[in-house]
Amino acid sequence: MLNIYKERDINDSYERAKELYGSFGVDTDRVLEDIKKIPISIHCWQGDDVGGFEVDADGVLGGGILATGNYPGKARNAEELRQDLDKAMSLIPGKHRVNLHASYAETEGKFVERDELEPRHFEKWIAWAKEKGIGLDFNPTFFSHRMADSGYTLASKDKEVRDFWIRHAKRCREIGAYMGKTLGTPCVNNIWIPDGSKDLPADRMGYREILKDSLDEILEEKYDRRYLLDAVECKLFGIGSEAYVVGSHEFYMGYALTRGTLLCLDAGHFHPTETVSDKISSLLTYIDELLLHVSRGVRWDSDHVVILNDEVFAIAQELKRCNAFHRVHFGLDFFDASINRISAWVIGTRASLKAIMMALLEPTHLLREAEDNGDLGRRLALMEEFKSLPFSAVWDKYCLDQGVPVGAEWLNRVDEYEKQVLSQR
Ligand code: RNT
Ligand code: ZN
Repeated sequence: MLNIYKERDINDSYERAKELYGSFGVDTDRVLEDIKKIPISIHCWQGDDVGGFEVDADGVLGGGILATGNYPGKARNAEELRQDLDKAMSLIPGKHRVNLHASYAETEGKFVERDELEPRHFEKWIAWAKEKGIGLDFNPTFFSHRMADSGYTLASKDKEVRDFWIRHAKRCREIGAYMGKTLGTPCVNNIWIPDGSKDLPADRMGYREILKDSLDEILEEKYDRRYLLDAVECKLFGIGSEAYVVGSHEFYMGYALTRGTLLCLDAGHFHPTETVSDKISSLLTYIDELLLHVSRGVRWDSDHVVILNDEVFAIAQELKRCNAFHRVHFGLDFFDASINRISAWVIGTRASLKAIMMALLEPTHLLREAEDNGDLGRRLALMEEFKSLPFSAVWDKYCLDQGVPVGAEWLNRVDEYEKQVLSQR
């Protein structure tokens, strides 16, 4: 059923699409080149439900991060996780990156505390990435740990707790810089902390001042931007931090602006009617680079598998219209333990790439021309018409050229992998 894609048909459809887009002044061959230069950072944590592989780990997810479901076959160690990532990446067109958390260190069966992690604990990941010719990104892990049980880490009023996490974050920057240097592409090291309060705090400001000081201490050491890029990520609320989150949007926006870090926008971390897409142009007026956590919020959950929905498309569209693809780092951030985890990666990454490709194919100059001429009816009419241009013919051609399955054919490969590999775990 899924093997209906024939090379000749794909090429024929592409030629017709090329002509049509060409009549609107868009060069599809160029889009096929441009999209190759936009890597997506694929998050390792979808592969094992954000569990990580720490020896003697407390074992429970914390800090408001919750993966639900128990679909069989999850990766039990880093080898399996890499194998699964290899499989997922073989079904996604283009060359991408992989995003790791500190809790995915490989410590050869020995317990290593988070404030003692070193680059060598990531040697296998780095060697794997090097062999594949891809970059790595990184995150300190401020959750699922007894030192985070109070609900506070970098913003803790307990100096012992705070200092532990400061040491951890410093180690992570060192590890990230090492990854960036070794792999020849800057590693984006993203700080997200769960700190907040279930119910009304009496000292909103106190925690924020502490967090600012902790971050300043962490960032004291300067690294070459060719190796390491620091990012900070805000959140509106989490499970157990409904009333107050120390690292709010305003907090980190101010921080990034005054300290020169990247700002991370997670699509699931705002009020439901508030969109990340509308923030991009405002922030890029003042900030050089952004990190995006492409995600999908559903009610209280901020991390459903990304699909090609209005917001993902709007984000890509904004980047095209702001001519800002080179100022943004695309990262994925979702985790669903109730479906095949390889499928989750492939669905989310392919959806993000489709959004990017649709945006790249947009005849933006015609929209702007109509707008500048004050012809707003024409602008709206063109926006609507552009939605039904034959984007899928260009997408299929891209998959074909990149040697990955076209259309739903990738599901056959996931089924095979599930039978041969996942079901044996
Ligand atoms: C949590 C943040 C954060 C995490 C990852 C695992 O709400 O979105 O980015 O999802 O670090
Ligand atoms: Zn996130």
